[in-house]
Amino acid sequence: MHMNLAKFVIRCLVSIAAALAVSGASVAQTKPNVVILATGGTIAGAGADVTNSATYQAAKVPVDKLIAGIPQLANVANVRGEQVFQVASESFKNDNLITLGKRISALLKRSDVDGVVVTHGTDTAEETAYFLNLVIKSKKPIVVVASMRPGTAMSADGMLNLYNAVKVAGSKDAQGRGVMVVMNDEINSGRDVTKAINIKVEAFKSPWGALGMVVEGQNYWFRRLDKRHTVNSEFDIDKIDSLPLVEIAYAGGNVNDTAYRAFANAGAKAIIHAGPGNGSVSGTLVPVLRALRGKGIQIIRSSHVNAGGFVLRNAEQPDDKYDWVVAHDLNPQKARILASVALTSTNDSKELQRIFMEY
Ligand code: DAS
Repeated sequence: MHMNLAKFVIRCLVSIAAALAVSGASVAQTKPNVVILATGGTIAGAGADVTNSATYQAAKVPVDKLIAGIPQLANVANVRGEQVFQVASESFKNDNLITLGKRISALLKRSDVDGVVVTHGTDTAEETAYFLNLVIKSKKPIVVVASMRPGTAMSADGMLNLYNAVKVAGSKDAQGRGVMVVMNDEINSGRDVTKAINIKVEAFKSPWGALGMVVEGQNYWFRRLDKRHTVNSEFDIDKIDSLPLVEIAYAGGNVNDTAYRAFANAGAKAIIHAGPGNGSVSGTLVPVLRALRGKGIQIIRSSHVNAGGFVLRNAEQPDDKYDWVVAHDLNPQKARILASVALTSTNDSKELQRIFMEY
């Protein structure tokens, strides 16, 4: 009798297990561990009144208060915060990038950290995200998040942006996609994205499109970044302790050589020529840039057109003859980041051009 009962019980357990498997009943998932590194910006800003969506002070609210303001974060991840800086991002220096990068690298090496979120100002979020994309050797998600309105304003965007950022940073399907910028429900690549509009919530755009969207805690992916990044990058933050001086000279009509000469005298190792159109160079400027190149300064042609530049080598300028570099589709501020990182490993213009085409 006992043996028959035992067989019956086992058969019942097997049937229950099979039913659960078929029903797709998920085994209780353990929540991911996400660290929020706060640096300042509007997402930590505070205004005098709920009607102040554009008049406020950035970099005021501490990270623990940001986290406490969104209790729903606990539903998607085990979250803890670190206040790395408390600055408006237009004040970021290269040293801030190095410090932040090294902290992220150390955290992502830990088995009890599944992803990192960086709260950041919108002004240079694209630069920080691209820098991290170049130098952090990890597949774990790194998400830079900002906001266009302070948390004290009506229809503030920071809470949902931060909730979405934590969700993406804790997602297994976000691994290996490079550094991302999550804002306004979109997931953009840190390499491509730029702050295209400075007075709208839908501020960040990628000329080649977003990687995906995150809606009500669900990620929807449409593409992957083709350029080298993170674990496939030849650059490593753990081997970089400083960045060389690279400056940007903005050129329109009636341009003269004052800025270029001043940058050279200040010790710039490369000058990003932020030109109109195809990174065009005024006839009066060509001899000046050739002379500066002759003194060993790298000349990198970029375009300041709004919706996405694309500087073609040897098209309107004989770059081979002048030994200049073209920034490809990188805007001037991203070209400065890549040149700064690349110059930590080479000062060969042909190597620099390879790097600009691959990253
Ligand atoms: N000054 C801006 C910055 O810190 C504020 C913001 O938009 O985040 O980048």
